[in-house]
Amino acid sequence: VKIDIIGAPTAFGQPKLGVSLGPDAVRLCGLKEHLSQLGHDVADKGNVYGKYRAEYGNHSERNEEGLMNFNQVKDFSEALAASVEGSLDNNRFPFIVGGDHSLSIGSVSGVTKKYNNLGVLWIDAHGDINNSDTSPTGNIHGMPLGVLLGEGSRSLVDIHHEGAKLKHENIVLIGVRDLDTGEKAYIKEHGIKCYTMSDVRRLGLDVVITKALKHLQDCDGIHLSLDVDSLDPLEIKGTGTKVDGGIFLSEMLLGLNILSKTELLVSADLVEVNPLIDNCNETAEKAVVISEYIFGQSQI
Ligand code: DIR
Ligand code: MN
Ligand code: MN
Ligand code: MN
Repeated sequence: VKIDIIGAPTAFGQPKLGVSLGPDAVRLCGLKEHLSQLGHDVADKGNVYGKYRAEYGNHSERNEEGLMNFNQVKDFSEALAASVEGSLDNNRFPFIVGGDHSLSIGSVSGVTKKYNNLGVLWIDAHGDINNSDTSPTGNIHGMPLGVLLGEGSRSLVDIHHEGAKLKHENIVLIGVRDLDTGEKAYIKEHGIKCYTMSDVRRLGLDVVITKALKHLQDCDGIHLSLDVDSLDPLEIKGTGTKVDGGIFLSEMLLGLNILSKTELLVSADLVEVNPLIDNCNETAEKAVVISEYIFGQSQI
């Protein structure tokens, strides 16, 4: 695979300092070198920046709908979408390393410019399917799927190209264990495919991913969006919104091994690595192992 690493050092979607350092923390653990060793042609395009400093959000500034850093998220998303689309134009696989999960508004909007029936695997402790009406926090990292489905403010929905980017039936949530009330209602109302953490425990992540791929088999491409808070806090400390009872690294690798075999995977995000709240840099180290498995590493 020809891989473009794209650093997306945004922190605008949530209030904690440090998640903008995620891309460099992962680079320092040898991301490019490890993927190259697997035989891939890997380029690092560096970090994407919009016109605002991405290091900190100003969390006293809410727009009229209560959203934090609205202009900053919109501006960053436009810049990231352009970079992602550019990689696809060059027949390269955009691998976006974050940064908080609001970055997926930009990454997916770049991918859907080329793939108009895109499927998304969203591996996360959270649903990230809030909008301005349902969000309890105003943090846009809890809303990317909502935005991509066309909910809420037009000016976020219309980023990069007009209108909703995803269809409800083309989304699969995996590892979910902390949904807000409005998110639960939205998922039920639209019949969104959702494998909760209980489902993962019962079936195993490998079986869940196999079922998810079956569900998305008629899509023209699949985007993986992997929030490291999907993993268990016993193993992953460096992320801003930890929830107990998550996926263990060993089962994540088993699941990704299944995923890496599909021809449909066209792009991926790895998000919410925050080295400032980590134990040394172990979350970034594990993020590199996860990345290797996304791109075909196996235990033998
Ligand atoms: C919560 C937290 N549902 C929110 N979301 C997080 O603010 O909307 N997503 N942490 O990763
Ligand atoms: Mn190694
Ligand atoms: Mn998330
Ligand atoms: Mn999350």
